[in-house]
Amino acid sequence: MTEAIRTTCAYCGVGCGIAATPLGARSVAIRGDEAHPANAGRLCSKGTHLGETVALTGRLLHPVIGSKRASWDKALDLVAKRFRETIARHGPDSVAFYVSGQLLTEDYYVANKLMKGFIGSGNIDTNSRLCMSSAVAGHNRAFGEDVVPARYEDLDEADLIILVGSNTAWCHPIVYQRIQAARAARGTKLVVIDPRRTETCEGADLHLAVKPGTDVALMNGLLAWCDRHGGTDPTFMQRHVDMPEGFWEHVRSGHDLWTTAKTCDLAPAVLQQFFELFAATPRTVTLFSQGINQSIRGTDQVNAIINVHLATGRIGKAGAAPFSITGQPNAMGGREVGGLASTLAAHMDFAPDNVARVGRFWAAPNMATKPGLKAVDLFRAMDEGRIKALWVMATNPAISLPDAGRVREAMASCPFVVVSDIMADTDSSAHAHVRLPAAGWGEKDGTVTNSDRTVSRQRPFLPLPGEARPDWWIIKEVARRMGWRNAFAYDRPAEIWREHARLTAYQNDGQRLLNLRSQAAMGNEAYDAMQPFRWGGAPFADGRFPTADGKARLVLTRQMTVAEPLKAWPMTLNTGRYRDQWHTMSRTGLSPKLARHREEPMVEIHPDDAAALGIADRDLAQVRTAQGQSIFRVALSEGQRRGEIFTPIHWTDQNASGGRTGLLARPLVDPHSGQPGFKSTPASIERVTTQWRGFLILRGDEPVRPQCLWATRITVPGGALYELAGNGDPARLEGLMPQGDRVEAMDASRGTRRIATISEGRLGGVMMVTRTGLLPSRDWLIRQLEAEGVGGSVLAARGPGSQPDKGATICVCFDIGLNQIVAAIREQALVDVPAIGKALGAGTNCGSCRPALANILNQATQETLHAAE
Ligand SMILES: Nc1nc2c(c(=O)[nH]1)N[C@H]1C(S)=C(S)[C@@H](COP(=O)(O)OP(=O)(O)OC[C@H]3O[C@@H](n4cnc5c(=O)[nH]c(N)nc54)[C@H](O)[C@@H]3O)O[C@H]1N2
Ligand SMILES: Nc1nc2c(c(=O)[nH]1)N[C@H]1C(S)=C(S)[C@@H](COP(=O)(O)OP(=O)(O)OC[C@H]3O[C@@H](n4cnc5c(=O)[nH]c(N)nc54)[C@H](O)[C@@H]3O)O[C@H]1N2
Ligand code: SF4
Ligand SMILES: [Mo]
Repeated sequence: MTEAIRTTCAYCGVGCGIAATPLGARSVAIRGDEAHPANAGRLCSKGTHLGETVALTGRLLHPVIGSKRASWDKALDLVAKRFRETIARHGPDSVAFYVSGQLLTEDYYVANKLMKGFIGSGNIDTNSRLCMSSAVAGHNRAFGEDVVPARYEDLDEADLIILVGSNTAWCHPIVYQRIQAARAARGTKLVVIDPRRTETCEGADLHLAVKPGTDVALMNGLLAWCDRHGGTDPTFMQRHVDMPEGFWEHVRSGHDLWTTAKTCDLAPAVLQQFFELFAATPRTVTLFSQGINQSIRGTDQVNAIINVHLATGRIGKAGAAPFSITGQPNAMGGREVGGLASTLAAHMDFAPDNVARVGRFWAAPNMATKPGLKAVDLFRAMDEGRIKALWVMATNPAISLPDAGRVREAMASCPFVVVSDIMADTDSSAHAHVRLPAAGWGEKDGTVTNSDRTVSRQRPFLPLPGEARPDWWIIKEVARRMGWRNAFAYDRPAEIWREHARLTAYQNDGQRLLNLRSQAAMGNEAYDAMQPFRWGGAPFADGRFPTADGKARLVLTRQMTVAEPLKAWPMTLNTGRYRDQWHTMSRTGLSPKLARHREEPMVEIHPDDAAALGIADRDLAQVRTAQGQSIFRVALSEGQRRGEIFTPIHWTDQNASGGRTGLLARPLVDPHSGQPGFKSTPASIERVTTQWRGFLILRGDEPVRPQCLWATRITVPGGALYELAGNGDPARLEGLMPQGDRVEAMDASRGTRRIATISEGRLGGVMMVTRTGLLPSRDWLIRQLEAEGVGGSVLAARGPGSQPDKGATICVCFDIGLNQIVAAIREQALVDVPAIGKALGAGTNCGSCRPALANILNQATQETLHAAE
């Protein structure tokens, strides 16, 4: 048997280790790496199903110029020539790179070096601007350097864990499982601060459904409480913390319990419970992510959290830290190389001596001397014609930036756009003049840094498909063709790693904590064998911070007024993630198992708001903002606050006609970090009616684009399922049906039409639409794609003795649906999550669905109780 190759998960910043065993061409068995410190063998639903995403479906396998296949030589020459010419004519600031926390550190290093040292502009920004930049700015303000002062072990050692603006159960599931393990082992308390009641809140000791945008008030209120009740640490502050004038006067006025409760729209008693719990628990870790970062006051929110930890001495000690958990697999590596437009390299900024130092190290001919344009400004500058050549790598700005409609226009108007991606068709590559095929996960080779500063190897276990090449190779080839042959003469990632490590250590006598000196002379074999290691150890344990005087800084943060809703925009749109999809779905979308958790993009709304607007569950509704509009499936949710709606970020032009959250979000940014406030856009919502509804199941992976009001696509075993709705005659969609023998059935009274095509006993496709009737369950029909001897009876849409509809998939590992779980709870009187596991298997593999199971159990029990009353 082939030996397992140890690598790191492709997705989130938890950075789980994976043991991958290749099974043949484009096939691999995945399990968690027991030896990896981030996960000790555990994987969530996304990591577990990575094997379903390595097929070549939809991959870009050769360079493309315009719409024509081209050789690498031609494509690279063209990119180099157009960048060179643009720089010659319009100066270095007329070009830009827009890169990603999904690049490896080595890729990132080369891109940053090319732009900031050789092209001579700061115009390289990254999707981390949308993700981490408020945390970066907050760390810099408080600590003098972008250092995350926590380790995962702190979660095992804490007595209280606070999750602020983080849907950890869905977005960092292995961290969430670690928290649950600590709760079971030592009774660690859990508090969740999130306007929505997410699955993360399931079983938490407290959930504070805070009014969005009021986290500064909440943290200042907590600090005022600690101050008043002797909960601060004056000795620690005196020795290790510097504070601005008037800091305590500010905290002490207007931050009493009652005022705070009012500002945050929380019950004073609940808030007091939280404050008391915090004040009584020195070992507290506060984790935060996008509910904090993605705000027009994100940096202040970050500092308000850090302030509390600094003033109470909850930092630099076991089980006590503010902890920014990162989104992407290499968000941290990107920060380490300096890939943000606002940083230079290796945790250095654009101070003149840093510019001189890095310039010397690189022997750079054209050092950038000032920060470049941040993502939102960058695309605005493009819209205004100031950016004339753009290279996008490993990100999809045409959907993930705010006001994405305008971003698309900007890209369409840009004279030269290059997109490096693993997929052939993305919303961004639609605007590319040149598309370059990158190596993907399982093929690429390098390092990533996770949320707690642990560096791990990503190792290849699949051959490069077609003509795909690693990103570092593509960038250095362009650099060489632009004329910098020696500075970019890399042959392998290990060389780049050593150079990056040397730069972090270069003239660094302790001013910068990021120092990879021990890595700088590493041989190629040692690089290949590299074990996960954490840089920076347990930072600030000695109370010294990387500022000039060695002290941390408290930052005076003021709660800004949260604007009241306007008449035209009575709702506030909050946006975020689903458990089983990753961003724009270019990879998770290939997995039939992951697809079933949430099959369509939904707008979640409180039942009372929906009732007032005449909207019912499962309706379609149009969400509008000043930026744009898009249609979503409605899901009523008691977990939403009144006046707030929530939509997911995952759906794109490639798989749906609606659900386009990126078009809706407003492009306002935090003044310090430039991070967009994705979590609150003024919006309105309105019911959309259609004359018919239906679905289409097609064999094969070639996507089609049904022309109707609502069409969404998911991958199913052997093909795809499209949900449809529209007006007019649905018969025009029948052209999408494949060739084969056609069978049809009609029920004129309900306007129901069922057709299927069959070739040699195999189902080619089936379409069912209705005007007033019900539609059958899709499950059985989907299974017929893999059946033989299929005949006309397929139109009955159920086989002999076929199972009732299992409902929305909850446990993707064992393919168990909501209806099955509810039935088992009722029939077998199941009382806890392990009992459900015993009865059905659900929740016993990756564990990602355990919070959902707890929630279903709760509801089912309550309903039974009500029924008994
Ligand atoms: N399944 C899955 N996991 C992922 C990803 C994915 O696409 N899918 N992406 C990864 C990436 S890049 C990132 S950045 C992370 C993001 O991980 P998270 O930050 O956990 O995810 P989000 O869903 O964006 O938002 C988190 C929560 O912030 C809340 N929130 C909104 N406004 C406020 C507010 O004013 N105050 C407070 N306290 N909370 C608020 C939202 O209601 C939401 O539940 O996830 C990573 N992990
Ligand atoms: N409204 C709203 N918008 C948001 C957010 C939100 O919460 N709300 N969150 C924001 C956040 S935190 C993030 S991180 C962004 C994420 O948004 P994006 O970065 O735009 O999303 P991805 O789908 O991850 O894009 C990665 C692209 O890189 C490709 N790719 C994968 N691996 C490789 C590789 O090795 N090399 C190359 N060259 N390409 C590769 C993939 O196919 C995909 O097209 O979205 C942001 N946008
Ligand atoms: S928590 Fe899940 S998605 Fe994140 S790294 Fe681990 S397995 Fe991958
Ligand atoms: Mo992110």
